Amino acid sequence: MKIALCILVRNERPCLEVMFPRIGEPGPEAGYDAIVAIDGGSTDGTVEYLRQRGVTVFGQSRRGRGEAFHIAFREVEADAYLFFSPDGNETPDDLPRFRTLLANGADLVIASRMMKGAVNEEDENFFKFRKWANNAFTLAANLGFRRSGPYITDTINGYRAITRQAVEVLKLDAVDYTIEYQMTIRCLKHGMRIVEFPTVEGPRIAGDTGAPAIPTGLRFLRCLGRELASPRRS
Ligand SMILES: Nc1nc2c(ncn2[C@@H]2O[C@H](COP(=O)(O)OP(=O)(O)OP(=O)(O)O)[C@@H](O)[C@H]2O)c(=O)[nH]1
Ligand SMILES: [Mg+2]
Repeated sequence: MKIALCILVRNERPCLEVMFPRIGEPGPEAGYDAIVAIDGGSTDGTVEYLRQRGVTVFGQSRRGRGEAFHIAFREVEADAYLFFSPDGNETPDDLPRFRTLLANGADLVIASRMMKGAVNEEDENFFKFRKWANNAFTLAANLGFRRSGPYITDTINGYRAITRQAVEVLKLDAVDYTIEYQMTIRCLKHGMRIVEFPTVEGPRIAGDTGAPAIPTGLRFLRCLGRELASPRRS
C-alpha cells in the first residue's frame, strides 16, 4: 500500500524548522512512502524550505484547507493519504501508526485528541471552549449519522489518513476547515470503517491560527446542516 504524506502549510516556516526534521525519511518504518506538500499561498519562505529538502510542493489557486485536500487527491497518486500539519499540534511520533491500521482494513484513521489516553491542547485550561465545541459537533455527527461501529470521539481532527477508495466514494466538496468534519460524516453515512487511536496534541509552535473560533464554528454548523439535509449516501 503506497501512503502519501501530505503536509499542509500556509506560512509555517518557523514551525517547519522544528517539525520537518522530526518527520524522518519515507519507508516502511516511517509509515509513509512519499512526501508532498500543499501550500496555501505562503510568503514566509515555507515553500523554499520544503523544496530545498526535495519535497514536491503543490500551490493552490484558491485558498482553503479543504482546497488543499482536493489538490492532494487530484495530483498525488497513492493508495492512501496521510495528512499532517506541521504547526506543532500533531506529533510525528504517531506517523507509523497509520499504516498498520490502514493495512488492517480501515477506510479512515483518525488520531483522536478526545479518547481515553489522549491529550487535548486545552486539557490544562479550566475553560475548554474549543474542546467543548469540538465535542458538541462530534456528538451531533454520531447521533445524526452513525449506523454501526464505535462512537467516534474526534470527528474533526486533521491528523488523519484516508484510502483512495474511500475518497472516490465520498465526493467531498468542502473547501475550508470543515473538510475533515464532512469527511468523517460521509464515512459514517456510508458505514465505512473508521478507526481512532489516542494522540497527544501539542501547542502551536509559532504564528497564528487561520481558523478564528466564531466564523469557523458557523461554517461547521452550516456543514452539519447540509449533511443532515442531504441523503444519507452521497
Ligand atoms: N495548504 C493549506 N494549508 C492550510 C491552509 N489553511 C491552513 N493551513 C494549514 O493547516 C494547518 C492547521 O491550520 P491552523 O490555522 O493551525 O488551524 P488550527 O490547527 O485549527 O489552529 P491552531 O490552534 O492555531 O493550531 C496548518 O499547518 C496550516 O498552515 C490553506 O489554505 N492551505
Ligand atoms: Mg493547528
